[in-house]
Amino acid sequence: MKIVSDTATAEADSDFASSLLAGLSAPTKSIPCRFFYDAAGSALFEKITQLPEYYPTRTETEILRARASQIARDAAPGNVLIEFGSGSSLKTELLLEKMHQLYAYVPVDISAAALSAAQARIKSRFPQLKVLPVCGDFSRSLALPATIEGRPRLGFFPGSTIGNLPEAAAVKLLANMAKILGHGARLIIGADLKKDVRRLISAYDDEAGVTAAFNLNLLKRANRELDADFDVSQFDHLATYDASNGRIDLYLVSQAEQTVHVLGRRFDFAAGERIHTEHSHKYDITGFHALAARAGWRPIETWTDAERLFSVHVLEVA
Ligand code: SAH
Ligand code: AVI
Repeated sequence: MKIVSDTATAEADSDFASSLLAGLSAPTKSIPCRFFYDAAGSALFEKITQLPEYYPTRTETEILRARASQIARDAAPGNVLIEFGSGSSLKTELLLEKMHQLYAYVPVDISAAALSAAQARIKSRFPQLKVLPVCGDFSRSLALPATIEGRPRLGFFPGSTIGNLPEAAAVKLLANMAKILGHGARLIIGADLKKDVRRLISAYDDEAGVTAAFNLNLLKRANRELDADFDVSQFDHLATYDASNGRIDLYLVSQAEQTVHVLGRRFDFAAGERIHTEHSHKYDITGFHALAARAGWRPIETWTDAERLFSVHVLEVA
């Protein structure tokens, strides 16, 4: 089933073009992390989720597996389950197995490739379920399907994707989700926890180099889509931990002085110069509750694993 219109694809291309040109023109170069997720990037992210070093996916999955029946009680018959940054929708299956009378499942993702693969799998596993995918940027205004208008909603935002936004943007997004889901609605949200720095760094700089390939894919994507001439072999992947802000930062580091062209514009790099590509914030429970409260959410339940690596929260619109 076609889920992206040509207009949406053209908008996505121009968003990448204008964001990349702006990000490379700034005194400190950066590329927003939402551009990781073209088809190749989404496939690389799925490989990351299987890595021994990348504990978040398997840990959150185990928490959700243990709590799925409890979570399903928040989905009354006729509810709509709206998932933000749904990706493969693999974790969602754990909830859908227990939610029997949903009106519809609405996965929202910027990656058309991830959405259509997930939609096909969910439709074949749950043939009775209405699946209404929305391809778009959840931090902008989203056109949700008209058929869910007025229906009670339950939100799902797993993966600690909230951590990829700077704090002010995270509060804005959570507040917008409260508006979309409606008064009294609940949101099930995953948040990665602070921990030993070596453990964090190895999760973002794995032995097999999959996270490096995921990061470098941004440059390959620019070459594919924006007539850029990045020599990808001249950039290194770097993951650092910023303890004062409680976050992993990913960078692409220029190995040498070099010049790159994007859409006919010239960009000079010094040896060692960095392009910032991702923040991945890590929380403690009280810090996460405080963030949610600033966006109008009240914590109802919080679950973690035995090692306290990851947290899953049930929030309610206050
Ligand atoms: N929820 C899945 C996937 C997490 S990866 C899991 O828990 O494993 C993050 C997902 O969010 C990707 O599928 C990516 O395409 C999507 N995403 C990232 N930024 C986005 C944005 N601004 N708007 C919509 N989707 C976004
Ligand atoms: C999607 N997001 C929560 C991942 C993370 O852990 O911040 C993206 C990622 N980046 C590198 N590895 C995984």
